[in-house]
Amino acid sequence: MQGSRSWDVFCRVIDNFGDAAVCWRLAQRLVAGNHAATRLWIDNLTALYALRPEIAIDQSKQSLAGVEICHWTADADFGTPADIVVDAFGCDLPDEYAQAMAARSPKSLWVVLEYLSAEPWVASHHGLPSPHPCLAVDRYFFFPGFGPATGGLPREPDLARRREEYLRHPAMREALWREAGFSLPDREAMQITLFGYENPAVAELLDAWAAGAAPVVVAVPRSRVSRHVATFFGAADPANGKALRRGGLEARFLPFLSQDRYDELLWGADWNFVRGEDSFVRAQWAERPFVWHVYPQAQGAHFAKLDAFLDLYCTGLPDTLTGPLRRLWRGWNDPARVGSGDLAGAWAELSGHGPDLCEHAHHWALKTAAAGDLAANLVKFCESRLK
Ligand code: TRH
Repeated sequence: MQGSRSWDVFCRVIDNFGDAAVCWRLAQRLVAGNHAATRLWIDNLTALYALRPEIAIDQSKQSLAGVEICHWTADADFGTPADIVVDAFGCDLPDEYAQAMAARSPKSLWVVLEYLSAEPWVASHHGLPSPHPCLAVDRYFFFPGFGPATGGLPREPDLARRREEYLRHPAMREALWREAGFSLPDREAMQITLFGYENPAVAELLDAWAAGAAPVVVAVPRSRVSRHVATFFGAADPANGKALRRGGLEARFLPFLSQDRYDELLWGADWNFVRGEDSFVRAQWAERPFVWHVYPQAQGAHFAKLDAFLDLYCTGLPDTLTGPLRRLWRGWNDPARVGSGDLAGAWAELSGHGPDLCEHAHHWALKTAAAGDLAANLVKFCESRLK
């Protein structure tokens, strides 16, 4: 990547951490890969602080990793709009700022960064113009995605190297666990990470793990699912650093980790349960079997996203693994399936196939990464529109 355009990335945190996570990764990559002057306008510094504890939540402006982080408040002074403006997830740019984009010479380029979906319509909508109803400014849709006809996924160029280094050095793993208040799990235990939303299926899955022949250590960084895990053990929401046990299962309650530490947790696990958008992508780069808790939407619209992803992901997997993998993901996401036995049955069919599933996850990551890093693709796209 090269270029000297200035960038403003606007992020409104709707809920949780995904909006902040995606925008932060993008802003960081624009600076690191493109040496571009980049401001991240974000309305909720607390969400960003959870991911990057170095930031100060009471500062209206601060710099981290070369990104100027600006608190987007009602009375924020935006100054001159940047050459390229990213409106993340259609976050509704302030009127006066949008007018200044159109009044500027040359005009700013406006890009609406959309949510990630594997649905087939994404490729035909990626890059389409999105004319503004009243302002004379060029605006385009930019869709992340899983193929070369999409904007790709966020992926740092040194990710594979950092992952390999982490996996080669047990001391790094030990440090991660120690920081979280634990020693390294026993070698023979299956390691699972669990991040999700509230989920009535939790008890069924934990039951299967507790009753299994092999010991399981499940790492539960603090999230909306933590309380449900504790309830399974008959406990109230436990403190960070506490472990609860039943049968062969040990649940370890971790603090919410910084983004880099969370990546390490995913890399070192045998299975990862993730959610939303950004952890879903990180689990794919971890090259381990995983289960996605898709962000629930009205009228079950999220099931189309789930199925579309599985259609792509399961290509090349033998039927003997595709069937149980689909049942596992469905069982985890669909409250109507709770009590059907699907989850426990699917887990029993899959848990002995870790190496095959890892191999598949590795090929999937290679294929998916070939679509290029989202930030690099976005830079190219904008340069071609600005010519
Ligand atoms: O938090 P999420 O559910 O985020 C979202 C939001 O709900 C958002 O509104 C929606 O639009 C989007 O999903 C699709 O899940 P996500 O996207 O996985 O973001 C979580 C981030 O938190 C991700 O960057 C990983 C990070 N994380 C840590 O840094 N430390 C941790 O300990 C954990 C568990 C996660």
